Amino acid sequence: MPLTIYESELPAPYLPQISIFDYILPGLQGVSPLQEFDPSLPAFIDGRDGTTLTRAGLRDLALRLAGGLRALGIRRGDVAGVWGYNSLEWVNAAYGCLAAGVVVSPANYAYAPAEVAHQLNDSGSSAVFVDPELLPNFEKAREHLSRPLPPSRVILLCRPEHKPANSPYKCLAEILADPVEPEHFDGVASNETAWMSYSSGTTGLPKGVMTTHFNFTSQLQANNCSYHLDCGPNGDVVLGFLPMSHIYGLTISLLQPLTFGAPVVVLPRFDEIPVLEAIQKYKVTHGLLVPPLILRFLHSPNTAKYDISSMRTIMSGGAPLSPELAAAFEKKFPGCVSIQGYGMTETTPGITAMKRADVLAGGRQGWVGRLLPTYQARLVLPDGTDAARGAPGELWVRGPSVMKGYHNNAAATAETMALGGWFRTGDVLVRDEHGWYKVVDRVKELIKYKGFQVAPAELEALLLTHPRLVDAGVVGVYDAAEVTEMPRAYVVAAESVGKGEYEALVKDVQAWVAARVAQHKKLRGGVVVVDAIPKSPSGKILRKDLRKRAQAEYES
Ligand code: 4UV
Repeated sequence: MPLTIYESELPAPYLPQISIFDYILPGLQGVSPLQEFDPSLPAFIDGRDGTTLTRAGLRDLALRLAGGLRALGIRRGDVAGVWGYNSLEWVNAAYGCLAAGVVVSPANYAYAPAEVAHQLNDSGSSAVFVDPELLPNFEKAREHLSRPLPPSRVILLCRPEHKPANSPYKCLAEILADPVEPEHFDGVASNETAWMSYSSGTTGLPKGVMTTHFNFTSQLQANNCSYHLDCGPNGDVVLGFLPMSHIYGLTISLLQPLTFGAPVVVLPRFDEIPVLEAIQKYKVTHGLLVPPLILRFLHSPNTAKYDISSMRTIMSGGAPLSPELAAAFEKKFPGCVSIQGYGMTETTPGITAMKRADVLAGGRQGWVGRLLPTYQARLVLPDGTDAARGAPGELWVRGPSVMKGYHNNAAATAETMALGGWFRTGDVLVRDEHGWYKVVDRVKELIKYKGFQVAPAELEALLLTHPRLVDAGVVGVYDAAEVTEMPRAYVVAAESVGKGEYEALVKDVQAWVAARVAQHKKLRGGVVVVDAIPKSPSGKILRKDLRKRAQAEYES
């Protein structure tokens, strides 16, 4: 059977084989294909106090941090964990590592100690940057480390004046040293890993995603050429509160705006009033959001108290945005257009995107736009053949932004890569005759809570260590009021549960899990005690059946 391969309608961009640092902040003219920007332009602004890092300032700090890392014996190819809220120090740590060729492995600030310890162990991190706010949890995480981390390899993400008294650790400014030449990754070396975020992919536990320099430069070039963010150096300002530890915040707020010459206002997290204040004060034009936050902006009485008329474009990604929500948002905030991007950690991330111009020309809301340049796509049926034109199928993609593989996990890499270099997304999409795509289902195990990943296998493994449980199955249920999925657990108790005990056990399991995981993984969708988890003869959880049952029960 011939394959049905869809190509992007947009022209293929030039793909440079250079390091991500040379691409974004080149020292020499002509190294990067990007437009040259004035080095005194602001690159990142601290949204709380206005401290500004210019492009030249960022380059200098990054090279001095690279010098400091070398002085500590941290070298090209080593891995450094980064655990903290967005801040100028977080930005400096990331660019410093990229300049030194040190692989960044960022962890979500909400992680529990065991979760961050797992990532530090699995990634083989030999240094870690930590936000002082997270130090109590970090000290607990240190107890679970398989390799000791000397205090000199723990660097605090704060300014010297905010360093906790008597801390055994230095803060970032204290390890800055003489600037060094950045590592130049060209040719084959641009296939070296630059970044390692964690993602569960289509199945199992979170795995280290090896994103290379070439993956990044290809993605950023593709986004530049598609120009879907419609952002430039003349007055545009990007809002940066989405965690830079997640691929969405990483690509679209840590890296991409510098390629457009637009500054990013950095905020540690989403807090409604500081976000609104920052939009007003810095005349933010571009907001990066997820659907539950779009809903929040729509209904919040606080939006009327601030002048947020500078907003021109909001991007939604990470989870489906319904046409109704998009339309209601645009009606409430005239002049502000909502566009959608779709992609995943393993694809760095963008696969498809809508353009502002598409929306202004009456483009369809609820769809995720067209294939970005550099990608090829197939829509594949369960039997491995391609779906008829217009019919849904699992999206398989091929392109230079698809990750190198999962760290230390050849089996998981092989499972997700099909013959011919096709990467299976685990999402079911349709494509119309104009080349627009829509996400209609998900065949992988993943649950998304407000855009964040929740791996059912991780919660199931945890539940099996609960003293009163012998089996568990976790699936996502969709909550229409909060426009997000939520994890719901079906559990089997070791001993029969009397009527009077049922509620107490459910509450206990919910609280027990909540005490051990990041807040986005809590069992918000509920816990149900059952006699058995539905399984196939080979012992695999019948997730489709469980998901259907869970949704019906959740809604009733
Ligand atoms: O790996 P991950 O956590 O990655 C993301 C990526 C988000 C974005 C955001 C803006 C973009 O422009 C972009 O390109 C990517 O969340 O989770 C990947 C899974 O999340 C679901 C889908 O199941 C992916 O496999 N997902 C991501 N974006 C969308 C989505 C969307 N727009 N609509 C529906 N599902």
